[in-house]
Amino acid sequence: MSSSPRILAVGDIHGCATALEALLQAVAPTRDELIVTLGDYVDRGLDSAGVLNRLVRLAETHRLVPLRGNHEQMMAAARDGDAELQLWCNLGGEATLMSYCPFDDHGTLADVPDAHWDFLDRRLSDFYETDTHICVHAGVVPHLPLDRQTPLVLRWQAFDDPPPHCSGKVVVCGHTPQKSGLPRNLGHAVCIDTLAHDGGWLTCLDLNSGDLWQANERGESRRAHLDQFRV
Ligand SMILES: [Mn+2]
Repeated sequence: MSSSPRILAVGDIHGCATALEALLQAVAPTRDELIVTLGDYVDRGLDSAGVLNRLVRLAETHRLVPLRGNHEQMMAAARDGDAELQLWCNLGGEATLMSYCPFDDHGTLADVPDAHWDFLDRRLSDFYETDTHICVHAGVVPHLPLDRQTPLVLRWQAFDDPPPHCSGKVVVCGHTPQKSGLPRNLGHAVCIDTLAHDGGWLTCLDLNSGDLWQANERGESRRAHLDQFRV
């Protein structure tokens, strides 16, 4: 067993506050371990407000590197105008606004607390890199170094069994839901969006050991290893 602190990547949460809590219980990160959440905290699932609350709190107690997903991008942009608000609502934002209103009301942007806007505006990164791994929300252009990637690719590109990245590092991403509920592991690239909000699982991967945990909205959790999913 490695003695270095774990680096823990977490896939798309999409409002699944129960699954997130169960996952944190199962993984039990210590204060010196790094948690890299891959983005898409909000939309679609039932409790986006609860997820952002938990992440804001987690950033106070742990080393958290939260990446920006396309859904955080759309939520932040929803303040820019009616068209942006409508686009976000159509792609899952409606559920997010409702999560701020316990009394069955539709909710408005004004219901979102400043701490959550602050988290979206100031805390999110586009990627995280180690000596061996690249973490992004959606994908990378294979032949371009990380600092030359565009936001569109980093946040929106579908995981369609991409070729290896030119750095030789393993790319770890979310964004493209795996309907099987299992990670898709090509060896040089791994997608850990395992559809938590739609009856699947929320996945956490320890980058260095390949240990993997999953939790769901029923509060269940289970454990596996990345090698089991190699295609
Ligand atoms: Mn997503």
